[in-house]
Amino acid sequence: MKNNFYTLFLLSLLVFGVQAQTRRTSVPLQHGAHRIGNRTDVDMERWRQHGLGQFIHWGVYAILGGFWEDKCYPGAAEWIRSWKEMPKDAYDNLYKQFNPISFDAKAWARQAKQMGANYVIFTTKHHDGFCLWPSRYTDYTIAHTPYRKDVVKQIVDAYTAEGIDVHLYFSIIDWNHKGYRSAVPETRQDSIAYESFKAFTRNQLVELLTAYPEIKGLWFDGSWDKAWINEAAWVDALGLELRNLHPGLIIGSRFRADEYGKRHYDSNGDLIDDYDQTWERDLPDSMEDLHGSDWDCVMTVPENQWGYHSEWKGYVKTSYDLLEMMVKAVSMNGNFVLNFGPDGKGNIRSEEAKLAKEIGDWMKINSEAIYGTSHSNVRKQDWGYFTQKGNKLYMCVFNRPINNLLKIEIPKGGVKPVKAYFLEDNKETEIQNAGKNKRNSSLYHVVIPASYKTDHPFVILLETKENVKEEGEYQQAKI
Ligand code: FHN
Repeated sequence: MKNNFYTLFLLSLLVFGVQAQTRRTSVPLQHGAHRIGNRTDVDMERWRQHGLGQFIHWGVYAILGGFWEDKCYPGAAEWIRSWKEMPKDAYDNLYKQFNPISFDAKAWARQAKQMGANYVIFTTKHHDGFCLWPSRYTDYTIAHTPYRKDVVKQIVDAYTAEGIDVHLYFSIIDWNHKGYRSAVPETRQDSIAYESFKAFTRNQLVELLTAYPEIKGLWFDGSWDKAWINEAAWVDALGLELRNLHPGLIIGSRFRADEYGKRHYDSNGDLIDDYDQTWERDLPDSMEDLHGSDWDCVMTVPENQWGYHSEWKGYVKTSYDLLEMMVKAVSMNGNFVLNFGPDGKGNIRSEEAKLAKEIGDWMKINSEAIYGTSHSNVRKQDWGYFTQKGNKLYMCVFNRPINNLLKIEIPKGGVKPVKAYFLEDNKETEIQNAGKNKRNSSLYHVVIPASYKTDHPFVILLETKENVKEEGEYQQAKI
């Protein structure tokens, strides 16, 4: 009896203990997540398979390239207006000089395609408020520059023609609009001003979706102000309006907060909107960090420069670094988005062109390991990363072991490897049975021939007898 009671107690601890760990709190929310778990529709499935994207930060800040009167702004170039050394008037009149005569949207799109990007996120308007499309709600647009032509349209057309999906970046912060406030309005005057800003923001978003119906998503930014967070109900309604206007529209977690001011994940811990947008210049350490959500990682080439800065300081990432980040992101079910900051004339800088070429060369051989693949439940090893699709396990090798043996651990009852070959030349390579470990997992070695020489990360495709179970515990945890 005592024993039975003890077993029951243990069982309930186990059941309720585990539940307590995974159970959400349940705060009644009207403006939190409107869905539990990831979207399953075709548009989102397409987004999920992208693997690699391009980010482009372009605007009038590119004219300055991080310099004002020979003084170098140490911050991110697109923030130069906020620098105390930068006269606001001078900045706000820069657009009168914006004439990017070298801009060639088709060439940019071709280069992105060659790099292997499946989508682009393009800055329609950054925090300075300058619009690269001829918005009818402000004069601070491309239409009033010497260049005059609609840049957003050229980007949408050129990238769409290359088969690259377009997502439009839109900053909620708008330093140019008179009604913009960062703090919650306290006076009647501020409230009236902020209402005009809200209407303006809504109008611009409707305008973008109407003018460029081909786009797939809106990538919001600058939504951290208290004033915007305080508008949870209104922003939520706006989101619904935008989704109704543009079925399939993809919006990340930076757009709105819940009614308690919680951003990205609501007060119940559920993801707000379609994917987690918190991974900026940073990658998760483990799947637990991701809560089973769709996510993207946006990455700069130097430490923290998005717009064009003529002097990149500090460490500048190499294609090797960026490829490893991309593979790591994809191996954890994320998309990797690499930023480009063209100059004021519309040239992609040579360092970025070189990276695009190097990444593209690698992708030409190995993109099968990136597109449409996902996280593998096969335990990660120090030599690199696994991605998987059905019965295909892609071994993406970044740290070649000195003994040339790539260890693989298949848990008890797991799939059996049958064939391994290099993606670059389809050359088969040996799989050795390496016994079992203490966990009773089957160990294998995939052998890299000693004669194999390379200065690049490489991929070996390991085919297994049956499909590797794709649904990971982390996906299931969300449902
Ligand atoms: O302030 C911006 C920054 O300039 C850049 O646009 C990045 C891109 O994700 N977003 C903001 C910082 O989070």
